[in-house]
Order: sequence, then C-alpha cells, then structure tokens
Amino acid sequence: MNKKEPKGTAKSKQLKNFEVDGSGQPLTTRQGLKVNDTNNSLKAGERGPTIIEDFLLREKIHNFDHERIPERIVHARGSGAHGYFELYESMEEYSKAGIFTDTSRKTPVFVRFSTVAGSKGSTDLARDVRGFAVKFYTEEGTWDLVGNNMPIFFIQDAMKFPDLIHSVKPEPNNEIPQAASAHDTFYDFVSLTTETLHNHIWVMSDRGIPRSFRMMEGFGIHTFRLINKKGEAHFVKFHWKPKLGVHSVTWDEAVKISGADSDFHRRDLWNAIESGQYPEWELGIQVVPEKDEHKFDFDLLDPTKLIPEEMVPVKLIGKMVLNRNPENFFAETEQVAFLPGNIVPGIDFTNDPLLQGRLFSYRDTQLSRLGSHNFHQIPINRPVSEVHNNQRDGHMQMEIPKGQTAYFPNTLGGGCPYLSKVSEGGFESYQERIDAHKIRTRSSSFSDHFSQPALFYRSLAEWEKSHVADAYAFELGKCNHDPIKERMLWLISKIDTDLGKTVAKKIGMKVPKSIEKPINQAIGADASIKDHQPGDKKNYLDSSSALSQANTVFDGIATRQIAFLVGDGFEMKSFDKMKKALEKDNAVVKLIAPHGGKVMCDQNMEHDVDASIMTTESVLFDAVFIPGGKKSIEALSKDSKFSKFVKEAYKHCKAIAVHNEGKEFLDKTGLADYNNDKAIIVDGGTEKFIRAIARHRNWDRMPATMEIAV
Ligand code: HDD
Repeated sequence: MNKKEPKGTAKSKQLKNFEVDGSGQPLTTRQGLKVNDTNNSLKAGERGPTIIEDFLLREKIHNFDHERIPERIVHARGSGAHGYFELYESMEEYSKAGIFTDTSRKTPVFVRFSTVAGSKGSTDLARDVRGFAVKFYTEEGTWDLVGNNMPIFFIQDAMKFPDLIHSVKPEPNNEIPQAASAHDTFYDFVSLTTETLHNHIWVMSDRGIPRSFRMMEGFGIHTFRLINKKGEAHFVKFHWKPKLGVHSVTWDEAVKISGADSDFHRRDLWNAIESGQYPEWELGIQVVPEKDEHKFDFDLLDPTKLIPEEMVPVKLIGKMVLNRNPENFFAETEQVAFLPGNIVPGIDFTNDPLLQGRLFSYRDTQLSRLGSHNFHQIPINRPVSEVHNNQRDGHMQMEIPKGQTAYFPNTLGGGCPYLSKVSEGGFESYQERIDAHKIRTRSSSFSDHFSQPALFYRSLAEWEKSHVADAYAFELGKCNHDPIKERMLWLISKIDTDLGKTVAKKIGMKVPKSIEKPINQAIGADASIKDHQPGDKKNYLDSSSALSQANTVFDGIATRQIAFLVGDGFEMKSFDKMKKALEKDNAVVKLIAPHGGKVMCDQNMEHDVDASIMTTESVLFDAVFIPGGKKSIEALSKDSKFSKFVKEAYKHCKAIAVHNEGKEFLDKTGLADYNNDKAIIVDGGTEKFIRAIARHRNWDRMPATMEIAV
C-alpha cells in the first residue's frame, strides 16, 4: 500500500485522446446537432401517432437497441483497474524485454479480475477460480499475462476446454445452476477426467472464495520462456504476490454475502482505489534453465502441475500498483480484450498444449464478442507503441491509413513500413528444434494426476483441511446421481484416504472399493484410456508452505472494514480511542445503528450513521467493536439483528472487541466461553484488537462455532 502515490497517475496514451466529457456541454445527436427535447417523440397532434420522420427518436432508440454485446464465454463477470508496473532490478541475464531490463520505466497496466463460470450479473462470491489478467502496455508492444488466482489449470489440452466449460456452466436443459459448480454435469466430467483433480481441490479450498481481489495471488500457470539478448532461453513461471497477503471468507459467509452484496469484490476494489489505498502485488519468477527441463518428477509443459517453491524459489522482480478506477465500465472493463498471444521480444511460448490452443481461442472469441477484427483499435486495447502495417479496412476501421501502398515489398511507399532486424527489436520466435511425428495423443509424462493434489492437501493447516472436506461435501451433496458421487469419493480417497472417508460420512455414503472399470467404460475408445488414466501417486515433497494460507502475510489492517455497533448514548471515550487507532492504521470504520441518519454519543455530539442495522449484514465486515454506554446497549438489545450480527462475526472467527457495557451485550448473545479466545478483547487496548484483525481470523475458535445457530 502506498498512500503517497498521486491519485491516478498519468493516463495511458492509448486512452487520453478518446475521452468524452459531457460536463458543461449541450446535449447533441451523434452528428453534433444540439437537441431541445429528449422527452417527447414527434407526433401528429398531442394524442396522435408518432411520425416516421422523427430522426431524434430513431437515433436514440437505435442506439439503445444495440447497447449490449455478447458476454464473455467464460470469465463474464469481472472488474478492472488501471495501474503501473515497476521493475526492481534488471533481469537481462534471462530476458531482453524492456519491461524486464529497464528499471526506470513505469509501464502502464490494465488488470481485470473475474470469476469463471457465472454470467455477467452473477455474484462475486461464487466458489470458483478467479481470473487475473494483466495487460502491460510496454514500449515494445502489448504483453498480456492472462492468468488465474490458482497456479494450475483443470485440463492439459485445449481440446478439452469446451467440455470442461460445458460441464460447469448451467445445465443446458434448464439453465440451472448459475455461477455454481455444485451440480451433476460438472462432477460427471471431473470424476471421469482425473487431470482436473489438482485444480479442483484448489477450488474446494479457501482459494475458491477470496476475501478480496486484493488478497489473491495470481499465476501465469503455463511455463513460458524468457529469451535474453544472446538468444538463450530459460523456462519461467510467473507469480503475483499480494502485499496484503492471501485471505478468504468462509463458505457460510460467501453464501450470505451473495445475498447481502453480490458486488462485494467489485465494490471492495473500487472503494480501495478511490480512497487512495492502492492494491499492490509483487511479480515473482521461477526460472528453470533449459538443461533442467527433465529434472522434475512432473512435466514442465503440463499446466496441471506447479513447481513447488521449495524446488525452485520465487524471485521477486518488480511490483504492480493499481491506482486508477476506469472512467467507464463498458468502454474499458467490458471491451478489454486479452490475448495470451500478445507477447514482446524477450518472452516466448512453450509447447504446453493448453497454451498453444489458447493462442488461437482468444483472438477468435473477440470477433463474436466485440464484432470486428479491428477490436485492437478500441482505446483500451490500443498499444502505447506505434502501429504501422499493411492490414486494411473491415468493420469499424477507426483509422485513416495514409499513402498509396498497402503491401510489402514496395518501392512506391519507400519500402515502408519497413522490417526490423532482431537487434533493432524485431520479434523472432525462439528457434526450438522439433523432430517429431504428427500424432494425436498425450505424453505419458502428463499422467500423474494424484501427486500434486495430495501435496496440496498435505500442505494445508487443519482448519484449511476441514474447509476442503466441507466444500467437497457441499458440492457432492448437491449432486443427484449416486454413481457420480461414488466416483468422486473414490478419487478423493485416492488423494487422501481420510479425506475420502470424511467426505463420504458427511454425505451419508461409503467410499467404494474400486470403480476403475466404470470410468474406463465411460471414456469409451480403448486407445484413449491409457492417456486419461492416472499413474501412481508419488511423494517427492512432504509439504510446501507456500500452498497454505496459514503462512501468508498478517501484518496490517489497512482497508479492513470494522463495524462499530452503536445506539444513541454510546460511550464517546472508548469509541473515539478505538476509531482513531484503527483509522491510523488505515482500517475503515463504519457506524451501524438501530436507525439511519445520525446517532448521538454520551457527550451529546451527533455522528453520521453509515448503515442502519436493517440495511447491512455482519458478513460484510472484518471485525466488530461495541463501545460502552448503558442507553446505547439497551437500544442494541431491542433489535435481535444486532445479536445475530455479533454471533455471525463470532461464527466466522472474526475479531470482536467490547468495552464496558459492551461486554454485557456480548454476554447476552449467549456465545460459548470466550475467556481464552485471543480474538475477543474485553476492555483491552486497541493494540490487541488491531493484532487480532491483522491475523484475519481466529481459526482456533472453529470447533466452538459449530454451536452457533445463525
Ligand atoms: Fe481462458 C477468457 C484465464 C484456458 C478460452 N481466460 C479468460 C480470462 C482469463 C482466462 C483470466 C478473462 C480475460 C478477461 O478478463 O477478459 N484461460 C485462463 C487461464 C487458462 C485458460 C489461466 C489456462 C491456464 N481459456 C483457456 C483455454 C481456452 C480459453 C484452454 C480455449 C481453448 N478464455 C478463453 C476464451 C475467453 C477466455 C473463451 C473468454 C473471453 C475472452 O477469452 O476474451 O477465449
């Protein structure tokens, strides 16, 4: 977080010339004609028919009729922000890209976060993977790093992407359920496609329900290549590490937030940037020399595998700061088009079969979404480097290319636009030697489907493990077909025997002894069975601490939302001390009262109420404080929603602080004995409360939360 950063750094060149600002301007038609009535159509008499001559009506309605464009096939629901990227030190040993060698640059970026399965209007809090797509407007051309908040993907080959997505989207007969993987078709697919199990267990973990976009990691997933000036290549994996750490909500909260504020993540990102609390991530790279390509127990080209940080450490090489909200959601966030094929000299692809398919898909989809192959001319998609070529015309050409020639080579145009040598920045693909048969199959080095889901599960803290078991049980509990559930139980138990048993118990079933045969039968063609069946589980690493959220950053409370529950007559002294301490550390204090408007403290001062209890919910806050004041506590006690508010905060393991009569209120809620609870602070100092909020949650409380009925 950097509060000193000027609000909204200089706008990127590609946007500045296209801004339209109607403030202080007359209303006009699209032709610039001033309008003097936009409320009434042209009629033959006051009560007569509308006249076809009415070009003003026609223009207005015509535009309205065409306002929508098709939503993204996947990742339809998303939020974006502008910012910049800065490099800490030159990486010229690995890459010649300007963005990785020039530490004086501030490269503009546009980032779009998203969920995958839901439609454009769906809830932010669905259990799902989150998209983490970054467009770098570099001086050498645009580089798009189109990743997710999980380091691996569901499938190994782009050929299976439509199947994966069709299985998770609402079922085609009744378009149910929206933004949810908990249904039969998804588990039918997952249980027959064991390569999905690694990404799937990440989604079942708390990573599937982040507290905020600002508290998520990001990953490029595929192994890419970095190319240096000498033309040497290194394999690389990209990581984004959030300065705020990686934090999540509980499933109970996620469900309730979806009702209370389905824009929770969008609002959180917007508000943080508006208030100058700019989210930051550090960019990390894991570099593997080419000669070590086959050194691992997994294949670097397999996108369902991560490289544990214990095997190849992540080197932090720069930081990204998001410091400007879009001016217009549609023009920027909706129309931004990310293409994994957008790269710059110094970065190159590998033969990861998922990446290779993506190189085709993203360009292709923009045609049906944005309507013209000229989508690169839309302001948000324009590079900041100059564009000159012989590509011409087509729908929505926005430019006026000058000159007589539109071909190469030419003399009439002076040979321009001319080609650049590699030494002058011309792009050259990495010359990988390939000597192979043309063949439609999967490498046997991709067949280990259990080792890494098991490594992930082993690396989790006990509370994380119990969340995973609950998530599997919820999802399978929503399925109707027993054979699908049995296949899943069998596969989960192959990841971890106890986990399989726990989930089975929760859904009232037993882990079957073996179901290998039915899976083979369902897959069908004999030849493909060996390609889809998993190999033996290996244990090349007991656990990896980077995989658990228990080992993330817990060092601040900036932007945390703290609910102060107050009625008229609340005690100003403790209120004021706590408010000042929290705000000093950049937390956000909100006053929740029995009514809207103003609330009066015991010193007869009026304070603005941020929300009446009727309009808000406990799940929208990170912690709760109840100051003293007899009258205030009496007022809170009259509305049972306050008690529910506190009980929910307790259930979700949040920090709660009370002062004087505030304790009486806490006791009346009937919570379990909280004397040894380190996140419940009674008449304690502000420091203790701040430390408890920074810990995000007191997961030790979990067993006691089972008894809380809210
Ligand atoms: Fe994809 C959008 C991430 C595999 C086809 N994808 C999309 C977005 C993200 C990802 C973040 C939203 C971009 C935005 O905000 O506009 N996708 C991934 C990752 C993958 C992946 C991390 C694997 C590592 N995707 C993938 C495959 C295919 C696609 C294998 C097709 C073969 N993805 C698309 C798409 C989308 C898309 C249909 C929808 C909208 C768009 O591209 O622009 O083409």
